[in-house]
Amino acid sequence: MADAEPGVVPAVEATADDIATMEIRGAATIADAAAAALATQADRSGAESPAAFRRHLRAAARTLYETRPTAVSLPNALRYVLRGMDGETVADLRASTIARAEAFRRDLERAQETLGGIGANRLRDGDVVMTHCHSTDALACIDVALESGKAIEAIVKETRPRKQGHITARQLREWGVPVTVIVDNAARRYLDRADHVLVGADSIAADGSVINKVGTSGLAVNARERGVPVMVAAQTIKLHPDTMTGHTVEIELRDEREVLSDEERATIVGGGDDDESVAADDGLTVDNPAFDVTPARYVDAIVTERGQFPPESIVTLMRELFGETTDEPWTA
Ligand code: RUB
Repeated sequence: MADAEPGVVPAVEATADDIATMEIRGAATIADAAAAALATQADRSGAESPAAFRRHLRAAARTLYETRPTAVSLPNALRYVLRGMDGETVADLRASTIARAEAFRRDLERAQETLGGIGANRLRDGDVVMTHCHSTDALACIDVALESGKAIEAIVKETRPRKQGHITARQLREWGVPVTVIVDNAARRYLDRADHVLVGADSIAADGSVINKVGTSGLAVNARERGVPVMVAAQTIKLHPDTMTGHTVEIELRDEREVLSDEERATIVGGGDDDESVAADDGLTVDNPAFDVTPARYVDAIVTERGQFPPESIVTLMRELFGETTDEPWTA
């Protein structure tokens, strides 16, 4: 765990740690946990002056912000809650921050339900859906389709290196959906059986490109070649306002041990625990990008709680919801 900033309560540090280590993961779940953590900070803050309270809240937001860089739902959640911090006394600041965080969490849940209804309209009775990673927004579409009596089958990509496909498969089996789990490399072969590719998003850029779990872009290109439509289920909290002013989305690079353990590395470069030469420079590089970018032209529809959009038109919604202001209130 990183050194704590003054005034940040341990529960916030624990949440930050859980996000960094992916105990808490997935863009919507991260946003929800971050808002809950700010409410906890407000509730437990020992600040004795309004200025100290505000300072500690900003420090808590910074601690959470620095955990994972790609999912924009995290800064969007922090910005939303901090903007609601209002009052002249510590008590008022506390109450307004907690109320704002609770409102955020309620809206998040409602948005996912609404989005699920819209996405479900694209699914027909008997359809086969191919998934990548684990997205609660994508699953919400299947959930509503099932509730309305449609039979859905799923082809679930395992999703190396963390195998979040297993979480998707478990959820779908709980709902009684017939599931076929495949390794990522089998996706193109199985696209012949799929009626839709259905994925979530960590961020959506102003040009309609979709940033999601690494492997999404290859899947989308293959799906286009096979004529299988690609649907992205993403609440508007996934829209990345900075991209309206030319910023790019940072792709998180994670620990190489998620790809290759120390033991596996040793089998490639030789040596063992007691071989000092392996540790230093063994000439083997392992890259582990967690996300990739799918250009808008490979995406058929972005489904949000505000309706379904062709990716190229998403910037209109982005401007409407976020304006041009993308300040970072936690840096003050
Ligand atoms: C998760 C991932 C998910 C999006 C959307 O990556 O790429 O598709 O976050 O999820 P990781 P949701 O496992 O690295 O966090 O729809 O639940 O917000």
